[in-house]
Amino acid sequence: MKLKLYHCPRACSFVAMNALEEAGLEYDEQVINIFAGEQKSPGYLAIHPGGKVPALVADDRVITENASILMFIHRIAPEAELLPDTTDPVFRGQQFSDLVWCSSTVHPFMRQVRMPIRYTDGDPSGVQAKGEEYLHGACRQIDANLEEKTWWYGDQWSIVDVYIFWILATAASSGFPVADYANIAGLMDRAPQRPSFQRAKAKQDAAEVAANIQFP
Ligand SMILES: N[C@@H](CCC(=O)N[C@@H](CS)C(=O)NCC(=O)O)C(=O)O
Repeated sequence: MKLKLYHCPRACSFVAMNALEEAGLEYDEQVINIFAGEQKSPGYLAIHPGGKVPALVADDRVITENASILMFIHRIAPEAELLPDTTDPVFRGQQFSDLVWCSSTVHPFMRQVRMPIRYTDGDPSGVQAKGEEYLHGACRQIDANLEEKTWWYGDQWSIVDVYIFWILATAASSGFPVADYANIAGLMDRAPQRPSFQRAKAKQDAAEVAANIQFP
């Protein structure tokens, strides 16, 4: 199957790229510079009508939404164990729930903290304060789940660890005090050490330079 990932350095598409690297799949990549508005270009909207990254083209069909892309990669490369192997349908459902929680709940909380202006035409300070409250709530949940564990699922790394890393590293870059949570701080140290993370990071860094991306 021919795969092509549409992504942008520093965006949540990093998680999908890390998954492709972990799975050892061959793929083409194309940068969509969301900091220059390329996600709203007619060409990209024809691929992803929502104008967001990531999008993964598999042969001639498009998969959008990070959580779905991650489940798809897990499905076509199960031996990579992006998620722990299981025959238990309930545990599988819980794993999907964890991915969807990252994409539909924790990521938007982080966005509310980082870009409150996207949520109101008025004074963004109250929106941001609420976002911080919600994100602290999610951090308490994450930190509690990581108690006495190396990874989200215990001893076994999964793509959920990378998703949490990306969301909270992005929050930290806006001054959110992620390091106050001891178990999360440990995860933030460990996740970037994985070879697949480092390969994805190197590709993103190279793409950032090649596309001359200027961050606001
Ligand atoms: N629910 C989507 C969210 C994707 C998303 O918000 N992507 C951001 C980058 S992290 C984006 O493309 N932003 C561009 C924009 O909002 O115009 C997913 O999980 O894939």
